[in-house]
Amino acid sequence: MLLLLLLFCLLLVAACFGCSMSRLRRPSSRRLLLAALGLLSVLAFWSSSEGAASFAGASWATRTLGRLPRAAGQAGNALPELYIYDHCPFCVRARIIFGMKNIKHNLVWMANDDVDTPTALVGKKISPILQLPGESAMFESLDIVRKIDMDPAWGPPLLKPASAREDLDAVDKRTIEAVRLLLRPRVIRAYLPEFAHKDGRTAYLRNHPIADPVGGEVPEKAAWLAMGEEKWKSWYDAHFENSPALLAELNSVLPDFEGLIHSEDSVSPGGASYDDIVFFAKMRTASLIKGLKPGPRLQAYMERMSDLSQIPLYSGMAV
Ligand SMILES: N[C@@H](CCC(=O)N[C@@H](CS)C(=O)NCC(=O)O)C(=O)O
Repeated sequence: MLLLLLLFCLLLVAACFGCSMSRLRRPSSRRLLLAALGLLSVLAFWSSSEGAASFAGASWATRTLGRLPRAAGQAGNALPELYIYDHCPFCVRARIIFGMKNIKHNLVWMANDDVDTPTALVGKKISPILQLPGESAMFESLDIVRKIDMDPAWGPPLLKPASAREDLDAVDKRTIEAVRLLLRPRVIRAYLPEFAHKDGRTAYLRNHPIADPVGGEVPEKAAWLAMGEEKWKSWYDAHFENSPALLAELNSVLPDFEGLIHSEDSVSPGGASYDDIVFFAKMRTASLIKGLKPGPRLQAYMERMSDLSQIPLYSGMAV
């Protein structure tokens, strides 16, 4: 498109000045005109060539000449793109750093049964995926966070290292099973983009075996696949119906987080750190659970982090 436009301009310039060319008596004027035409041709070729986006001067060309054609492997426009599922805590990790640094980006919510999009980007079905303009796509949430925090192109680093707090991990471990059993039946009931279509919900059921509501054992993958959709659903439904008991168990542990939260702004002393990336990501996903009763410190922390990261909590649409 850009090439065509430039060629058109080239022809127009040539047509306008072509007739006066013959009237240009001084050879220096002719040389000047020919040099200008030559420069335009070079710009047209440069801006259209494959891989121009990765060329060092591409950002100048982009600003001056408009959006360049996509280089191989480059998706979207000049903004970073994050390919995510909304419910995915690993995706929330990646989103936090963009929000905290106020970096404009495009969020791309993939359908949960979409294998082609992530595979084309990074070779397998996974989220989150970061596509920076002109660079290879990357996955692994904490690598994405590190890249965006450390690269001076996105401003000075914000995050302190993880403090590997055992106290936080210990309380977290006591909630993990109840959270899983409460969340899984809920994410596919909520109005989330990745589950807009039935195939997305079925893909989630297929890929997330859950404990037998009677025996408590999680089947092996092959046994789960053999059970089929009706049975998967009935097990998910059984856990959903068991919500009051699971909620009571979870809510009884939440007060133990109170003493572990340093302040609204950071879970650990010393300011925002990788502890917040991991902890807030989990809590944001957990906010989908209707009836969750965080203590006042945890609640204030979740709300403040939601503001700082620009990621809404689910509280208003909890299931
Ligand atoms: N270690 C990866 C884990 C990412 C991950 O497990 N993502 C899940 C979604 S929450 C996923 O893509 N699972 C494959 C699937 O849903 O098919 C990271 O931190 O980014």
